[in-house]
Amino acid sequence: MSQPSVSRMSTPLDVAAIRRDFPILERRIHGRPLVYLDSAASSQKPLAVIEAISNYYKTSHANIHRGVYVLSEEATLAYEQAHERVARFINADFEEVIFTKNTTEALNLVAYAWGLRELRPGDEVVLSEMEHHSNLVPWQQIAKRTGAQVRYIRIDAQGKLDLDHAAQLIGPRTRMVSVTHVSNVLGTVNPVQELAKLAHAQGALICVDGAQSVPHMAVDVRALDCDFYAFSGHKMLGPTGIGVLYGKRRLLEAMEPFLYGGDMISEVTLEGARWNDLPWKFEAGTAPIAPGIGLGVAVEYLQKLGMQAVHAHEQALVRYALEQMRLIKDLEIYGPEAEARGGVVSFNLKGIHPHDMASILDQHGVAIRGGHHCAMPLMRILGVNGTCRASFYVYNTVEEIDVLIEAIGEARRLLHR
Ligand code: C6P
Repeated sequence: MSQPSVSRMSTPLDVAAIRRDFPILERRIHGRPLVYLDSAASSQKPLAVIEAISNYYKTSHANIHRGVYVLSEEATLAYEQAHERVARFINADFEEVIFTKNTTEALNLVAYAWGLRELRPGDEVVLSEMEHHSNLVPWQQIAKRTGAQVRYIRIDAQGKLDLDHAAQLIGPRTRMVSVTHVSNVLGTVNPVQELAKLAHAQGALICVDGAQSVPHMAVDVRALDCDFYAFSGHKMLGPTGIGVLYGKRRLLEAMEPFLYGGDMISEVTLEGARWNDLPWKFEAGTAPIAPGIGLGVAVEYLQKLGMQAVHAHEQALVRYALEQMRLIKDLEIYGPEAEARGGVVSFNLKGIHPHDMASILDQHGVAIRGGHHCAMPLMRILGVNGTCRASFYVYNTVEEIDVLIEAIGEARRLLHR
């Protein structure tokens, strides 16, 4: 069978050069070269990020916003510059970018600080059937406590949102539409801008889970006109322990804090407290300084590659992967055509549990995720307990997809006898 090679696959990225920046890719697993296809769970880190964190601890660590000595001032500056860089990356203002622990915490911040105060019995929160638990469970809990109802936009047979259903659901009772930009299971890219229009036309807000979009495509929160937008550093070449919540300034100003304590106040008396300016009002306690600095460097790395190029590269990989996977007998593939998705492919080999498949692939050095991907309601809709999922990023090659395809073929022979 003739297969396109990397050189025949048109990609704007110099993947060989990129791979040299990621020391972990030199590892061998069970005697084979590591083929890391689980970046949707967490991406690998380039040396620039690893060294920035290490250098920070070696030369400039101190607590921020507290000391008037050189080390504290250096640490404060570096942490604030990271905010500035992240804000520019998504076309937001500095005051609108809050560092959190991860996407999950960012979404909980919106649910608690906005939802708990604003929602009333009879109000509706509109989610979709493809949400990650992080954008589902907090709203379910806040709805229980406020008497609000949660409604779900259906997905169609291709794994896309049913926009007619969305238009029906989003009505005068809707106060919040909270949806994922890109599904971590199906890869579907949702029309966030259209959903924002539908929400705003009814006087509702829109919150977007950007965990699987910001790492992989250019995101402009103003152009999308979303009110809140959440994402995680560890999925975009940055360290764990750092996430981001963007919020429109006027909304953040009107909201009460989520967590209380040090750094988020401007004045405290025995009777009460007043809040710090944005974004610090929402960053209580000692900040994730090193992870924040690491995220700033990760963003710089992505900016150098160019987000259009990152997206084009992943599109090329996913197109190739889908083409090849469709040739494998008994393989069910979930989600829409390549053009409508990010670099994620979920699949199941008939009769084979995803964990068994993931274990066999591991023997080939191939790291994929098998399971429910923290989207149990979606699994139920797909009629499965779980799926296998391969996900791609800037350091992946066509050759690695060939290894994946080969390994799936071998698993099929082994397990189907
Ligand atoms: N999905 C995956 O393997 P955290 O864990 O807070 O960094 O991100 C949560 C999250 C929220 N929304 C979406 C769409 C996500 O994909 C994730 C994380 C990982 O798919 C881990 S479950």
